Amino acid sequence: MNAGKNKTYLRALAGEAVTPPPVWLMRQAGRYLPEYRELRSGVKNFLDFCYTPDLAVEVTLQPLRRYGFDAAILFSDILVIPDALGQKVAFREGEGPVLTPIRSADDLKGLGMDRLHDHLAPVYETVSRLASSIPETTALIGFAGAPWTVATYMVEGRGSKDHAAARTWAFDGDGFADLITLLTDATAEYLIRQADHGAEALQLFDTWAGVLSPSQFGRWVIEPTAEIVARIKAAHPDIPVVGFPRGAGVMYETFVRETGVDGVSIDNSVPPSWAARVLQPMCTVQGNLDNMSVIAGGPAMEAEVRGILAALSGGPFIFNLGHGILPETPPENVARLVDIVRGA
Ligand code: 1CP
Repeated sequence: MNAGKNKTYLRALAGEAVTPPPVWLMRQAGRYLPEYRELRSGVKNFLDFCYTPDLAVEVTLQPLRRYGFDAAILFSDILVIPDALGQKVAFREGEGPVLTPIRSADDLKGLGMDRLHDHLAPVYETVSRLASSIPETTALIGFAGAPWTVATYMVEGRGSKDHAAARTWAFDGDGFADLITLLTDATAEYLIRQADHGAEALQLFDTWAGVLSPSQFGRWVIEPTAEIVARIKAAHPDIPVVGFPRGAGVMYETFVRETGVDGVSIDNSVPPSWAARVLQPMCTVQGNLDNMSVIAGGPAMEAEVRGILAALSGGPFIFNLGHGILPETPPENVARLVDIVRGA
């Protein structure tokens, strides 16, 4: 892996304690950056924005130019998978995603993988172009939503707080396991293609993993993730995979042990000292600054950053947030954050 030698993010994922640790931020491209808002204002439909390689490449590069992050993440969204499977997906201004809900085995009949790769070809093109245009010390991360989290949007038909329809169907419903199997197949294929096109690491975002009971967490988070990791490794044995089962609590340990991930991204409810003791001996830990502290900035943010660095820098570690950066974040606070991580 000579390509990985000068990429601190890949060295950390290979198990090395790198000093200073690599840093990137979830959702590092996006609305907190004026240059993103400017490009985004020219395109009505958010999915069209994701499916236009010129634009997706440019907005992926924007945060690298400002902050020199150690990793770039493909600009796309987790909801391109339902869209590619044939579900109607729209993003409404100020409202977020709106999908025609899938609530029964019958509703599943309209979905299928036959057009998956044709539909996602522009994303693969974006990955290829990024692989040849990012700085040589920057790693390229591909990603997808994990099946459970993508299913919550497909079943609810929108973002939701309690995910009642998905959680209920998951307990008693005919067809829910088929939906997860379809998503597991599509997600594994999608990520393998991203690796084929030059992604150097893959992250699975399971934003809503934390709403499940332990038995359901095993079935809908751990099992599909383990299956996806196994399939990726069969096709690309050396590519590292990072899981982000947000809100998993004490289940983070089981998640790491049973899925085969190379890295785990932890949310800001996890004590860094616990992660250092329990998770770091098993895999690389990524996280976990509270995204609100970056809105606040100043000494409070600095104290949080230093606490996380002190706890986790002794083992394989990637500095990140506990969840995506928020649109209200002052860009100068991000610059300060990166300086602190790098020792300024
Ligand atoms: O109008 C706009 O500009 C849309 C805002 C936006 C952006 C910038 C959305 C809509 N998606 C994205 C990009 C995006 N989404 C990335 C890009 C790469 C990066 O810079 O990191 C990534 C990795 C995602 C992943 C994503 N989308 C997640 C998982 C991670 C997380 O933050 O929890 C989820 C849950 C989504 C769904 C989604 N997409 C967009 C919105 C507003 C939402 C959330 C809907 C809700 O409230 O539930």
